[in-house]
Amino acid sequence: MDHLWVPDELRVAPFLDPAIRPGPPTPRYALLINPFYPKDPHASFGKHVLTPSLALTSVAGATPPEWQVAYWDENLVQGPPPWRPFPQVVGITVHLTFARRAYALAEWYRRRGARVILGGLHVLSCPQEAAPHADALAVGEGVQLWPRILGDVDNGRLERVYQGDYRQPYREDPAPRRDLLPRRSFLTTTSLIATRGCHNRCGFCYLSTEGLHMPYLVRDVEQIVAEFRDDGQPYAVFIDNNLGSRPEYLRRLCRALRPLDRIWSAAVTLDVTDDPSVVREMALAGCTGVFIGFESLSDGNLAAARKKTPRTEDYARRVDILHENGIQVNGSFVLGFDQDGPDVFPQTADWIEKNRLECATFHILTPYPGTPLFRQMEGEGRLLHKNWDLYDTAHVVFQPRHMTPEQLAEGYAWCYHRLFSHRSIWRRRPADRHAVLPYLAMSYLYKRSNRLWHLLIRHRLTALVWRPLVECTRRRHVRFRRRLEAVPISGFELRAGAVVAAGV
Ligand code: B12
Ligand code: SF4
Repeated sequence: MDHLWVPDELRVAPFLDPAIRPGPPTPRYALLINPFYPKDPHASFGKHVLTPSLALTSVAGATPPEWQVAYWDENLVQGPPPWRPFPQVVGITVHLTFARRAYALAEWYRRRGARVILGGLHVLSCPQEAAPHADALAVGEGVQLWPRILGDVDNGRLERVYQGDYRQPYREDPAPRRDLLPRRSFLTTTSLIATRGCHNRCGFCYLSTEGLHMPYLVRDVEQIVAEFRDDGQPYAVFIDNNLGSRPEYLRRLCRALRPLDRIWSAAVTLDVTDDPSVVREMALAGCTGVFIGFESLSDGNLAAARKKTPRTEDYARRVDILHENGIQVNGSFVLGFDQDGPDVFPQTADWIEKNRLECATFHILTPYPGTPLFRQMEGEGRLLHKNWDLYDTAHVVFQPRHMTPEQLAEGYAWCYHRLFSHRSIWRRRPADRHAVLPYLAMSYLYKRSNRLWHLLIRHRLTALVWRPLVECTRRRHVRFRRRLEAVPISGFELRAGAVVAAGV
């Protein structure tokens, strides 16, 4: 099967040569690194170059003018990270799945004389584990900490731990430094973030990590519009946890985005459909796709996870509201909850096909350290190990209640296999026949072309190949919006499925 093929450079991190002797560090030069993680061959490799994480570009935006800053993403498979000129400071973002790689990078640079600062989600949840690998830790929000840290390096007073605060309003934050990104390597460099937090606190989500206080805060809509415009790309991805937690803010944001005539996608919860007029505003503002955490089709599982969500029997009607507004749905499903037995796999796949979800992402339930789910699993003695490398939602790391770990692993692989099959892609084609061809083109390119993705990533051709397709989608969407504007709010008789998003 094509999608189970994985080349070495997407599986193994670049070699860090112990023989390199770079000479003295260059004063006031900082290098920011996004570490390598192995790619899951069940899913599309394209996902990893859809849009960059904002962690390091946000931090880079706060670099004092007297410092030079560079950015390196190991997942773009361009070899080992740079060391000429050798940086005085190396900032590394750490998630649990690539913590081991982050520590190896830290050691390599520290041994050669750089000061290494570790930040990111895993530093927040496991600071004691990270501390021995760094000269300093940035715990929590990093934009406010970064200038302080560099100032302290300058004055020779670097502290061991810096505590950021997510409760401070962040409307004054500088814009992320997207200019540092290799533009050819991503489908779009315009990752945007308008809000922080989520109105939910699901027990399995990193937002419920002990000690993380992240109230729902929003940025000025004008700032978002300016960032979108200034990056000059036709398509943006909102990487917010939940862009829809405050529908009135979302409505304002949409109205501000509308005149740009561009397209975008975002993660929202299904309750965004409580008020269909908000969905319509999203469509009119250029929303072509949403990423929705359905998580489970069992109300019992959702209640146990403490997710406030509509009842599952109402899911289908709500998906229709999005489709009727030409918004394609990428559903995210978590497998292995306590009420799941082996029948969860075919049931979930059938439901996705029946409701014609254009795209679906599967995750094996994963207890992130510091979350209520982790405490529960640990308390019940159900964690199989604490090898964070495998806590990537593609491996089973706990004992499921109603099946074996092997059944869960096989069921996960089966779900991807089925959803990426010709038959399933065809079954989920849009109801509007004009939309079928673009849907098929995008589906095949995204879901069944991992060999092509590898070449595009390696040769930095992602933007070149995708940009014309994205531009076509944008133009079609602008025409669609004009038609939608003419339809009365109450009547969704216009089947607007003529839109296929650029890659979610
Ligand atoms: C963009 C994104 C991606 C992109 C890019 C990933 C990458 N690493 O390059 C893609 C689509 C490829 C991706 C893939 C995956 N992702 Co992802 N992704 C995100 C997303 C939506 C946005 C990240 C972001 O830009 N955040 C905004 C920045 C500003 O916040 P931040 O990262 O916390 O950074 C701040 C601070 O932490 C701190 N900071 C961070 N680093 C540093 C470094 C220094 C030096 C300093 C000073 C400060 C600092 O300062 C920043 C500004 O305040 C988040 C959800 C979210 N909204 O955060 C999920 C998320 C990070 N992903 C997650 C997961 C699970 C995955 C996958 C494993 C899923 C899968 N099975 O496919 C894969 C594989 C990645 C992997 N193995 O880790 C989880 C991680 C959970 C965890 N506890 O680690 C998240 C939180 C989603 C979720 N709700 O569960 N992802
Ligand atoms: S709704 Fe999504 S983002 Fe919000 S807490 Fe639950 S899993 Fe996390």
